Amino acid sequence: NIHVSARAERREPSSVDPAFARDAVSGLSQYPKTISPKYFYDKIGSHLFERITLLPEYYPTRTELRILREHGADIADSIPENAALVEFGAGATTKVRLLLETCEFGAYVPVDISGDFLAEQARILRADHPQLKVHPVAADFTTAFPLPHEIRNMPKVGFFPGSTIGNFDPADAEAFLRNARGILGHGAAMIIGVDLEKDEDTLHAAYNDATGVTAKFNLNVLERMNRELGANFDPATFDHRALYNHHLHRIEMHLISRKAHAVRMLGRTFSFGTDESIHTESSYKYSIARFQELARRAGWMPDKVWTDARDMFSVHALRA
Ligand code: AVI
Repeated sequence: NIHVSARAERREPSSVDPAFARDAVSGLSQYPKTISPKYFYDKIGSHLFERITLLPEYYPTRTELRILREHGADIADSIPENAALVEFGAGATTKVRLLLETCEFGAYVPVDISGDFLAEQARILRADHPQLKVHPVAADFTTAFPLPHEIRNMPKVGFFPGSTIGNFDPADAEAFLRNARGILGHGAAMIIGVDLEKDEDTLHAAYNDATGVTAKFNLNVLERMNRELGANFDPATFDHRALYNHHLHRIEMHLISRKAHAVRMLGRTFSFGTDESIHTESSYKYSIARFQELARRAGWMPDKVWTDARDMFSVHALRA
């Protein structure tokens, strides 16, 4: 009986990531309920995020790419020659390729928790830049990981595009920058993309796209708990909600339970009230001055900053 075996399988998923299990149980046991946005990015979620970056309403990715393209020469001027470029969280190779067009790097060090993804990215990049030395590091970039010894004598440039820093709460953002400063060391630079505060309509549209890709991306975390943790969420019972919290300068993404009900996961029961939320993501928006203050508190000196003509997005150069 297919139906029964599918249910049996759901109760006992073959391989459970213990960190995901622990975080999901503790996040859903809290009030308000939360899940870390890092769990959006399984294979399906990463694919949905790629689709988000192409949406007409989602301005950050294309605006940052335009800034990197237009100011490539100026960016090259603000970083040391033949430096090792250390990218925190290796996404698609599009952005680093833009830097490679205008800057000479002694080596490229993509750092990502997913070893498979890194190997693939290194392979693609080596094919187009055979002279570039690529030293992938499989590590959680929010921790103090060692850099490869091959780059020990090169000046270091950190690269953290995409406003991923916006998904950290301010204390975590500061801790990340301080840790990066420690890893990259004396004389280092950092190139970092930061989304800017702007009118609420533009922000609202970017996280509530007309075709519902962002809603799918948000709801995928429930399906991921079903697939990997044997939960029995019915995604149709939840609504995607994204709103701008002016006071905290952040977009908040929530999944809202339309009715009172209970969900089973890992031998526990989680109760939801009508309209109860799971807070799944915050995406902080900064003014240039507020980001520079954060960087200063973390031990960096703000250097140049580039924006687009409409001040939608910023790319900062920091010096250690
Ligand atoms: C990856 N990160 C910077 C995105 C953001 O805009 O905060 C994730 C995202 N969430 C909804 N849409 C995109």
